[in-house]
Amino acid sequence: MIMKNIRAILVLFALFLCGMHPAFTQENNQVKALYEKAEYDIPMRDGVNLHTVVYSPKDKSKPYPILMQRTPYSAGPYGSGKMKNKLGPSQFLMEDGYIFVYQDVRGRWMSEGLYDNMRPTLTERVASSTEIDESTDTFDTIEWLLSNVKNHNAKVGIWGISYPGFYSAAALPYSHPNLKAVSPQAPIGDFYFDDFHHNGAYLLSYWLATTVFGYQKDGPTEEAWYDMVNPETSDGYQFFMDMGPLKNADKWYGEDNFFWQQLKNNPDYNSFWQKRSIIPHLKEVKPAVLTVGGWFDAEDLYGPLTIYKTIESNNPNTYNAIVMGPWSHGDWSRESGHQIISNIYFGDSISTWYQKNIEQEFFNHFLKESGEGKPALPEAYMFDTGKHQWEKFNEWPPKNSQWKSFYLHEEGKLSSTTPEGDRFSTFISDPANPVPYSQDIKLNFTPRKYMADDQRFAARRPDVLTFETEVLQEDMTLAGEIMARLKVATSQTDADWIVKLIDIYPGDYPNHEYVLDGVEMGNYHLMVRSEVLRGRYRESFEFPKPFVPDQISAVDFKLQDVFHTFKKGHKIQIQVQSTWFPLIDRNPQKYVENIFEADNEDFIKATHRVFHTEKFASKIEVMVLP
Ligand code: PG9
Repeated sequence: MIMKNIRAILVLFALFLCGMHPAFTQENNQVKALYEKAEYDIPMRDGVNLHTVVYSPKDKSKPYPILMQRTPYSAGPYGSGKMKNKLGPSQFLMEDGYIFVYQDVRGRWMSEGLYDNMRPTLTERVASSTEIDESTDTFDTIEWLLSNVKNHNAKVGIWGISYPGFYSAAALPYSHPNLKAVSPQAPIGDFYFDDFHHNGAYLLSYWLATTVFGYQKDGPTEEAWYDMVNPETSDGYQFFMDMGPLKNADKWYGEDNFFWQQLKNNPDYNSFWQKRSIIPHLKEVKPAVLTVGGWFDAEDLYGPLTIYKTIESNNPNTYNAIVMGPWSHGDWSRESGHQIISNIYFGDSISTWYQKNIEQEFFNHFLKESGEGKPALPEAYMFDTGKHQWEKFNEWPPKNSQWKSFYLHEEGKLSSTTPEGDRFSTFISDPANPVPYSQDIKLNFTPRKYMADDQRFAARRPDVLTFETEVLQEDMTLAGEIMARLKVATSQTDADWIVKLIDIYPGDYPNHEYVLDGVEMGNYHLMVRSEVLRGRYRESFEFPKPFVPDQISAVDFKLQDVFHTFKKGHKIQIQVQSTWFPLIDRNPQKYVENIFEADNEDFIKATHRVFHTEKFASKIEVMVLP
């Protein structure tokens, strides 16, 4: 029994870390006063029952919309005596009155069936077929709710943050006709670019999460069926250095951790990952969509931006909006008062403002009112992370943003002039001494708020190249996409390339009251955006290719969008490095077929070069608002 309690505590801690407020916490008296609870096992078209918890307003004087969430993190608490501590996306919607529905997805917790991570979406729908995916499970659930739950107004919405954000997006293919509003929030778009990998590099910082998604349960259960790995240290850097090659992780995960086996056996972007992406299925979208994300979301940033853009491109007549705020993963669902990421203070009550002025307007317009026309919202409500203010746009990226190139020059200069001469920058990349991704690396369920961390420490390492502009004489606003286009060579046959876009604050920038102890805001190196490309995938994510030693190669990759004003008096800096530990795993730098099977001796030093010549110019392309 003691082990069970320890396990439950570890699970709670893990879920809280990834922003999932487990439903087992203290009941909320307002929920008990306003809502009554019922639980159902809803049959899907293949006969599998999905456990579904329904909270209906006690006031039966008017009909209410249904607002549902499908989750792998438990629809609990289960049983008539216990209520959730929070219903729906915000207090505002709870007080407005909705029928809130929570469902354990197939194969999780109290639902029957087999679980599958990012279950592949069926490529066709055959009438009367019993083939299933997450969109058919959503369709069947909505159909059943409309027939069996009383006092609804026949309008249904779905929302969710992170994995529940994916399940919201997965409701869109062949959606139920009564599904009128969908809000994927920090949704996972594709596990090869969100969460577990970035551009082919494995996110070692997600290693603990493999526990939660790697085991099948025997049947419906209210108790966790997986044991959280307990590394007995919080020093993530040392733990993973001591672990050595990824193959040594096997001793923590058994053969029965099916997800760990899948991660190891599918290092490339093969059909296993391709068919688990929701992105190709965002066509013929009928419901209104409000996608929400955080500019500093370390878990799902590819998802919200790519889902919004894909819907926009495939469905010009669909109501499709996006909100990107100064948030890390899921911050907008909880009010912290002062919105602070690392040492950057963006303002107060930003999440509450969003909940009341954006999210509530979206759901009430499409679910409580006629739903005709558009809500009083812009298509893109975006927060400028440099000016610390919201801006409205009719589209994203803004039509008037213009591409501008910044070239990496010898001696660490960054400028819009093309390089001349025949120079390069060089550094030794040593997997035995990898560049830390932060100065505060804890061993968490998932990576935490590192994305606005001060990068001064990295700029001072010999294995990090830095390139910076002169002091800006006027504000410069980057609004949209970023492309890194490097010309590189390595003395070995494989390499990772990490590019970081940095806002260097003036040396006399004053401290604000929320700066962490010992941090000087003067000369702060704010990481505005960062991304990695595992070099073997420079030409194709599906078909890796080694480098030819000392041969110049093009390494081009996208960094996720930004909306950031570099203010007058600041400098723009680009950092280039080849290790980023333990955010991502170490590249042996000797090409091996599968890095998950690399041996100690495969990890070797390499001399890397970044070129600054007219023919082989390395540059960053950004979108600048005039
Ligand atoms: N995107 C987050 C996550 C996915 C998979 C594993 C661990 C975390 C989330 O759902 O919070």
